[in-house]
Amino acid sequence: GTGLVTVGETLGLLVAEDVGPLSLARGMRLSMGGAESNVAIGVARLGVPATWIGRLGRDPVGDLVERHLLAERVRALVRRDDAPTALMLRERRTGGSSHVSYYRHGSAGSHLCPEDLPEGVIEGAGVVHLTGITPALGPGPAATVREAVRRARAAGVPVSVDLNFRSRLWDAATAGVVFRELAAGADMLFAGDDEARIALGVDDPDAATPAELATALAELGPSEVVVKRGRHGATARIEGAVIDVPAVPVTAVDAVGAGDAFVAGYLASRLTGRDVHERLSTAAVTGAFAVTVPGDWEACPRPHELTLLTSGETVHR
Ligand code: KDG
Repeated sequence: GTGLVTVGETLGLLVAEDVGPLSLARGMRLSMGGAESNVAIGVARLGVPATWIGRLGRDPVGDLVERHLLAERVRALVRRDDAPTALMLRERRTGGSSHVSYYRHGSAGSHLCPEDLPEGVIEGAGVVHLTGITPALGPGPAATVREAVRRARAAGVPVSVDLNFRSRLWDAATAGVVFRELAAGADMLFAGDDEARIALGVDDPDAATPAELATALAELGPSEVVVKRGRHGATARIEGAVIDVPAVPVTAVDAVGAGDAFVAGYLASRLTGRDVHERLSTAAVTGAFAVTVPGDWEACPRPHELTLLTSGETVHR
């Protein structure tokens, strides 16, 4: 296989146009978000084939999601469901911080089930990418993730997992058990340092360095572990070696989506045969792009744009 295949829930996203309390918002911009489709778009922007599998409602937000995915050249294998497409509202409380409310209980995406994985698609992938959000959506989505891992492993397809802890969906103790199982099934594992501690059952933030967290996660099974540290860059443990990559400094407008863009950069470079250092430096650049624009995926770069953030020149003629 050559491309990325991912499965998860994509939601309509309403972002307040102005900074301030959402209760006073005068305008909301309608777009979409969802960790897995964000990664698929990021990969497709880099010119690597990407497929997203999921359920959408028979509603205009479902149409919007399909339309955006099509426009971004992501192959969408969608089942339409009688339940509505989920929504999330994002309040921009300050210039640099945001707050999300979900409207996703009983959504179309939460009805995802193993039968939604079409024959041969997982088996034909170059990488199968999953997140720790999907198992929190219900028993059907949890079984779907487990089945995707099982089928990928049986076919010799590398499995990538981003833990993506969402405290609105479940508590850390419940998530931790599932995160350990996901880590054990993964070849590539991405985690924030907080998520690494949840997976490892470590409470004290000072108990372990990022390199120690990455090493402990690697002991659960994955050969490539990347601890994402936001503005502090990332620490990877790949085939036994620890590698630090600095963040690319940018003015943050909307940090949501940076982790997904980072993963997209890493996986797209891996799928095109780049070495570990190049995967990590591309990831740092794609992650930085995502924070420069409101919205999760809109800012993801095309290959010729990768040097824009570091070139120092401001007018390109
Ligand atoms: O990583 C960004 C995602 O968190 C966002 O797009 C929404 O998938 C999402 C979720 O469930 O939080």
